[in-house]
Amino acid sequence: TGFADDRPRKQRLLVVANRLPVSAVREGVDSYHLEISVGGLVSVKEFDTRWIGWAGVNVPDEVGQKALTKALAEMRCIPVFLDEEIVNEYYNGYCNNILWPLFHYLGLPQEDRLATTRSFQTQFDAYKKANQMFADVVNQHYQDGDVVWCHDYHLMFLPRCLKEYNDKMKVGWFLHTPFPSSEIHRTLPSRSELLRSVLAADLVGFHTYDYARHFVSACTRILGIEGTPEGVEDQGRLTRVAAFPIGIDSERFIRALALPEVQTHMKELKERFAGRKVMLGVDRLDMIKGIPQKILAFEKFLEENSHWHDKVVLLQIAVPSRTDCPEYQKLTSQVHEIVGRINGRFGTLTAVPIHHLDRSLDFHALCALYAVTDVALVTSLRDGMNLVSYEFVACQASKKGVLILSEFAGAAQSLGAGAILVNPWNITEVAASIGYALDMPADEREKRHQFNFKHVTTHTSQEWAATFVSSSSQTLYHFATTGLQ
Ligand code: ADQ
Repeated sequence: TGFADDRPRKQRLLVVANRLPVSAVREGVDSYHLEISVGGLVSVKEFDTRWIGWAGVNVPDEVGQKALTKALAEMRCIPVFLDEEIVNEYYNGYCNNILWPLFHYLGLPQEDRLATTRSFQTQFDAYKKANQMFADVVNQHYQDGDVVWCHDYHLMFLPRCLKEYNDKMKVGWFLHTPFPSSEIHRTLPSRSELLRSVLAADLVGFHTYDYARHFVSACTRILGIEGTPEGVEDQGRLTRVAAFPIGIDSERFIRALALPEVQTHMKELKERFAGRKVMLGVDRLDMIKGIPQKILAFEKFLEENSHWHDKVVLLQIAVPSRTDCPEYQKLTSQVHEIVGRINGRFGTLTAVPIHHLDRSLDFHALCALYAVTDVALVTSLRDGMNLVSYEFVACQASKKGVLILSEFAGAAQSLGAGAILVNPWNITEVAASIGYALDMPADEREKRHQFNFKHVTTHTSQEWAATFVSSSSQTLYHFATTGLQ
């Protein structure tokens, strides 16, 4: 009779990220509307998961905080309350104005960005304070045996805060951006303190082997700590460092393509662009995505290939992000200006070569767009992985379109054999690749697609999470290899 009780309990997992996978909008004094973010809740069946993070809303009063905590609890989410000043100095300041550009090789603030940076130290203090607030919430909810999985550059100080609370906590930290060369990391005023804090974790993970190697060499050159085959060892304490390339829930995309709503979208798009090849770019509007470079390469292609003029269209979907930041506003105007110029040069009364949208698309529209595309263009100047390239491949089972992919996206290491790899700074090379992709014979497209499709459908987000968590705890079974899904 005791069978159900004797079954091993699921491993409890606390996932900690700056943002919760749901956003809250206040509707009344004690009521909230909750929205699940796109691709947000990567839940893994093997684990009993709780999410800890900021809900993206300022809730200064206790009544509101209690109400939001209760509403989120139903979704297994636990809020960390950050006030406006902390959000400004920690999130907008240290995370987005300092660490994000630095990790993508754009350097520390200079000129315009320096003018808006009050002081590194003030922002770093706010960063540490915010990380401590996350640690307090984790500590309140932690139970013996839990695995704590910290995410991204927002929470580099968290592993140390957690271990100060409880040295036995199993702590993993994963970085979603690149980790840059140690020569770049060295320029950061708080370089050593951040590295040491991350090293408090038991396991440190990156998308690619190169990022892991950069991290280990930063520890060696900046802290004087030697790397070992497993990671980094300091005074007898080992921090394991390894690559855990993320994936997507490919089944979700494949299933969506069969839905009548998606099929209708696809039909409309095919009719709208009949007789023209469709090229696609889908990015958050961010300097790291190389959107101006991509559009300039398309212009060069049109300049050199007049026979393609009315036979190809580029659809660029750019979701606005960090819209209150002057640099991002400048980028938006720059992109609009280039698009306007090219459409003026090459458009006709009835058709334009570029359709540029400043907004995000819903999941079904996005799937339809991926499925009808002939050539996808991912030209990130740097990108931790880039999931758009994976999503495109997942939706191309019938069309077998071509992926042009930046060699500076982490995805180049996994989809490199199937994609056409380019240096996004080399406009001439990208323009030539567009021509090559548009003319590619069916058998070559098929071969390239099969390679990438196999990768995308076997290296999924579920497998990624299960592998990372089981390595963090080490006492777990190896789900990925024994197939206990
Ligand atoms: P991002 O920089 O946001 O992620 P990416 O990996 O491409 O970049 O993921 C973007 C997600 O947003 C995709 O799921 C995509 O479908 C969606 N999206 C983008 N543009 C959209 C649009 N116009 N409409 C609707 N949806 C859109 C960070 C790192 C990446 C890393 C991921 C995951 O910068 O390098 O791959 O985290 O670790």
